[in-house]
Amino acid sequence: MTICECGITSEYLKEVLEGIAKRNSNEPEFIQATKEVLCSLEPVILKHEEEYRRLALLERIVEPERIITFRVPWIDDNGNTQVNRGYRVQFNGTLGPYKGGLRLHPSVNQSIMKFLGFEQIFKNALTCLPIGGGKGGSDFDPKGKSDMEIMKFCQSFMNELQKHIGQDVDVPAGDIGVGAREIGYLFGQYRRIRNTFEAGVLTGKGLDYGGSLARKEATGYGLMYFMREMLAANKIELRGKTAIISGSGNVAIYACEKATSLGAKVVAMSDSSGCIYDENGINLDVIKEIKEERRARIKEYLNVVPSAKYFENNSSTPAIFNIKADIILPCATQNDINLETAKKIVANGAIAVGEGANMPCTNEAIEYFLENKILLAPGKAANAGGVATSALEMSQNSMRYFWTFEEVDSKLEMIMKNIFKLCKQAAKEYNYGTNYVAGANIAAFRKIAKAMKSQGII
Ligand code: NDP
Ligand code: 2IT
Repeated sequence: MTICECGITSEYLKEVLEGIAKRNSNEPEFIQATKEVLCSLEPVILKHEEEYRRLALLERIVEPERIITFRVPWIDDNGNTQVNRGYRVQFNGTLGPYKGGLRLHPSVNQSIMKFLGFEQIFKNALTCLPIGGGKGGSDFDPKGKSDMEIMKFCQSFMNELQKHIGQDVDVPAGDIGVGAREIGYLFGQYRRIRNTFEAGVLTGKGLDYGGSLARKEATGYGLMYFMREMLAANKIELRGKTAIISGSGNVAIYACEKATSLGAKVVAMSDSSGCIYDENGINLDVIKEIKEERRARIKEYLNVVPSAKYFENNSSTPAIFNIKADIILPCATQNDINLETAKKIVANGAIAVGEGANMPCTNEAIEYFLENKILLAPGKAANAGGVATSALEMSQNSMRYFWTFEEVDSKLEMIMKNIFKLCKQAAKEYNYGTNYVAGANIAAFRKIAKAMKSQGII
C-alpha cells in the first residue's frame, strides 16, 4: 500500500495524518494531497522517525509559511461592482522564492489553493532549480467575460498582490484561466504601481516583453518527454500508440502537439462540457483556432471536421474516459479520474496514464492503477516542465538576455529526463518497483527535508 493510511506502522506518521485531518477538516483536496505524499514516504520516515519528530519536520512541511487572502473589487461592463476573493499561498520558500501559478476559476477556495501549493513544493524540488512552492488565484470566472472585464479584474487583483510578490520573493505565473493575456495585464499593473521593470516578477510573459520562448509549450511538451522516458524504461515505444487527452487548454494542446510529433495518435480531447473523438487523429490547428483564438466550445470541432463525434458529459465519468486508448493523459483539472473511471480505463486496456493536470486522479484511482500495473506518471513530476521553464524564464530575465526556442526546449528535455531518473532511482532504492508516484514523492521530500534541516526551525 502506498497512499492508504491502513498500512501505516509509523506512530509519528499516524499522528501527523490525524492532525492534518483534524486541523483542516473543511479542506478535502488538501487532505487528499498531503495523504498521498505522506503515506508513500513511510519507509523514509521510519528511517528517521525520532529526528523528524524532534524537528516537527512533517508538521512544518504541511503548514504554509503564509496565506494571504484579499478582496478583489472590480466594475463590470454594465457598471455594476463585483467582488471576488483573491489568494496567495506562500507554502515553502526553503529552496528559493515561492513559485507557482495563479488559477482563475469559480471553484477556487482555500483547500484547492493549499493542495496546489503543497504539490508545487515537491514539483519544484524535482526540477532541481532554485524555486520554492506557492500558488494563488481567485474564484473569479473568466468564462463569458469581455477583454475589458478581464483587464479590470487583473488590475484590481494586482493592486493587492503586488504587496506580497517580487522577483526574489514570490513569482506567480499562469494556471487554469490564466495565460499570456492575463499575465500581460498583471505585469502592466505591477510595473505601474512599482514604477520598475522587474521582468522576473511574473513568468509566462509575452515574448515581446521578457517572456521565454517555449514556455507556452513547456508543460505539454515536458509531459510527453517524461512519458517517453517512462515508457522506454519499461521497454515500450510511444510511437504508434493511441492517446486521449482530457482538457483542451494550454497543457492539453501542447501535449497533443508533442505526442503527435513523437508518433502517437491523439484520438480525443475535451472541455468541461464534453469530448470530441476523431479516429483519424485530432487536427490540432482546428483546436487551437477554437480554444486559443475564439475561446469557444470544443463541440465546434464538428463544424470543421464533420466525421468526428461529440459526446456530452452526463455521468460521474467524463465522457472522454469511455474512449479506448493506450495512453491516457488527464490535462484538465483535479479529481477527473475517480475509482469508477479508473476501472473503466483499466478494463479498456490502457498501458499508461500521464498526469498533465495537478492531482487529476483520486487516491483510490491511483491505488487501483498501481495494483493493475498501469504505468503512472505522477503530476508533480510529469507536469513539472512548465514551472521548470518558468525558472528558465527567470534566469533569462536576470541575464537580460534570451535563449532560442531550441536552447530552451533542449534544456527542458534534459530536465524532464533527469526528473524521471530521480523518480526511478528513488522507487528502486525503496523497493517500490515501477511505482513512480512514490519515487517522485521520496526524491522530492529528501531534497526539501535536507534543506529544511540546514535552515533550522523556521
Ligand atoms: P487552461 O485554463 O488552459 O485549460 C483548462 C482545461 O481544462 C480547459 O479545457 C477546461 O475546460 C478544462 N476543464 C474541465 N473541467 C474543468 C474544471 N472543472 N475546472 C477547470 N477546468 C476544467 O488550463 P491549463 O491547461 O493551464 O491547466 C490544466 C491543468 O494543468 C490544471 O490542473 C493545471 O493546474 C495544470 N498545470 C498547468 C500548468 C501550466 O503551465 N499551465 C503547469 C502544470 C500543471 P473549460 O474551458 O470547459 O473550462
Ligand atoms: O502547476 C504548475 O506548475 C503551474 N501552473 C505552472 C507554475 C509556474 O510557475 O510556471
